[in-house]
Amino acid sequence: MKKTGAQIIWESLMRQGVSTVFGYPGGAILPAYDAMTQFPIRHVLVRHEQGATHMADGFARATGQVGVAVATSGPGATNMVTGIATAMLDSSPIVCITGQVGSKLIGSDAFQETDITGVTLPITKHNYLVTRAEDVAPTIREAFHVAASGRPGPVLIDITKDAQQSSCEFDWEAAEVKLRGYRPDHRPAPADFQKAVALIREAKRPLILAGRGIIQSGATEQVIAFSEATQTPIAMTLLGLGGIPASHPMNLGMMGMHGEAWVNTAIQEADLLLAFGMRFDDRVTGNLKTYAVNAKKIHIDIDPSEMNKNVKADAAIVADLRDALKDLMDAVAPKDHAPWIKYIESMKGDAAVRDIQTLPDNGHLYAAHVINDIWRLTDGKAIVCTDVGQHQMWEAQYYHHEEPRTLITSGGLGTMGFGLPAAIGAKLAKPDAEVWAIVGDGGFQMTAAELSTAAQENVKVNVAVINNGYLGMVRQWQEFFYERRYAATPLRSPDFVKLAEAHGLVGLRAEKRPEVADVVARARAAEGTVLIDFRVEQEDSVYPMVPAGNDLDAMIRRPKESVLVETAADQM
Ligand SMILES: Cc1cc2nc3c(=O)[nH]c(=O)nc-3n(C[C@H](O)[C@H](O)[C@H](O)COP(=O)(O)OP(=O)(O)OC[C@H]3O[C@@H](n4cnc5c(N)ncnc54)[C@H](O)[C@@H]3O)c2cc1C
Ligand SMILES: Cc1ncc(C[n+]2csc(CCOP(=O)(O)OP(=O)(O)O)c2C)c(N)n1
Ligand SMILES: [Mg+2]
Repeated sequence: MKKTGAQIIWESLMRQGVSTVFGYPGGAILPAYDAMTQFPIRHVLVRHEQGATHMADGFARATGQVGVAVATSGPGATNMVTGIATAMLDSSPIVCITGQVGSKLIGSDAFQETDITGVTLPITKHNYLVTRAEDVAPTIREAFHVAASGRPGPVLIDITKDAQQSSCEFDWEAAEVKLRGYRPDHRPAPADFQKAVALIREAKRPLILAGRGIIQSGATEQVIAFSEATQTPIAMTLLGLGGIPASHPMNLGMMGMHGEAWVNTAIQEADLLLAFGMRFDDRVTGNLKTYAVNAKKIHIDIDPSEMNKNVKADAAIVADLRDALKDLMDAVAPKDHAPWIKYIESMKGDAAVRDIQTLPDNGHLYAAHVINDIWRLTDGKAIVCTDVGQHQMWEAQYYHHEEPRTLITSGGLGTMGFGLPAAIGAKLAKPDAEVWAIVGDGGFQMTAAELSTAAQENVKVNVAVINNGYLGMVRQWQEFFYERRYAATPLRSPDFVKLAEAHGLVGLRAEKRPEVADVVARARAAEGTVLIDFRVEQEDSVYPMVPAGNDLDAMIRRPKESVLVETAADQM
């Protein structure tokens, strides 16, 4: 049957199982929007195309399915750039569909013409320019395959207006994916596999570095089984959090710049690192020259380009993590590393770690308290989407995630403005989940207009604005490394409660510790989106901290006179 290219877009999306798209219309994508009304697809009208990409990304991270964003040509498409780069750096599968000027006008500086495939070439896993209706279905099918397979990532499809308007036969079967030269599935090389088995057998101080690949491969069970059988403790990356339950006895906590001191020390003293689906980001390694110099490294990653990129691997296993671990489990014998585990435990100190609930209330409200309270009051079961900055790090330290896909955060690009739209996307993907956006006063204002989307679309998320009156993380760097010259970091904000109310939403405020539980309970009980303005201590800093490029175990620790404890080990 003949269909227009515009109809084929929606027909193809439906066949890919898409139920929700996030977008914003305009001239070059208007034929597609006109055809959309014929299909039972939910369209979420965003307030800025960056919001659409973050929503698609939040949708993808919450489920593992491909998220879809739609925009017009020119400014619509360029507004997507930050969201696409965010998805690229964190390997998130999204498909962005943009309208393009008519094919005969390409290259003429036509109205709202931008070479968006050129612009996004380095920040997409792949992109396409489609100029004929016949190519729409095969391209969409291929784009979904590329976005979701192997190491996932964003794919952009730019479709000219005439390709949307002209008609052709629609044949889904004939549009099957035929991709020569794209082989996302890998099997480990036997030599590296045998090397890994030998290294595991010899190790006395092994440590698993657990990354986001665990979540993407669905390997939680396999990693736990491996860790328990070989008595290997686990250190987490920021993006790996939730991949292993925080409460699992082998889970030591987060590594890296704002990771736990004992985790970073353990990494430096290990004799074997098993990197499972993590990419040795510089926030994780610190100075590469002094990074875990006594440790052999086994690196398991689905992307061959990650091997030996930052850290040289003694055994490089290019494979899906879950598959590789199944094989590895069959080949390794049970081990006992009690002295090593006991040594790491001793570094933590005797008291409960980060038990800030028992600290006396000195009348000040700390972000760490707020976040720990949200964790306690939501039983640690919420999906939390964060923005970028201090609050993001405190979330990682004080909200303990038990399940994969419950922390959604921009790690690689560190995109301020990500939190609120990602939360809206996550809630639409998981309507039964409790979803919180924990955002800074700075980042929130970058995409705060999406409150209007939440209101119009009746999406319930709880927005906790950690309002410290500063671009806090930058202020912290100025405090530590620029002699407290606070250039352009003090931040004046609108009245956030009134801002929520202006959107027809509920706005609440807490300025003292005892108020936190009440506002959190009220937000949870309310039907629509609720914003809470948490007025927290202005000049608090995130500890510990490895200054950028420093040795991993050379950390700035929380001053002893501070009212908060950084970790119990501080008191030793
Ligand atoms: C302000 C700020 C501070 C930060 N501080 C820290 C910090 O203290 N500690 C920290 O850890 N991070 C920190 N980060 C985040 C950091 O920048 C990186 O984003 C993060 O460390 C990356 O984690 P990852 O390697 O696990 O995930 P990714 O970057 O997502 O990499 C995942 C890896 O898994 C692989 N993979 C995917 N699927 C599979 C599969 N099926 N099988 C096998 N492999 C697979 C991918 O190819 C990729 O190499 C910070 C970020 C910000 C913005
Ligand atoms: C789009 C963007 N611009 C600039 C930065 C640099 N940056 C990183 S953290 C930060 C401050 C964030 O302030 P806020 O949102 O108030 O969060 P806080 O650190 O105070 O918790 C800035 C400016 C960034 N990550 N993203
Ligand atoms: Mg702030």
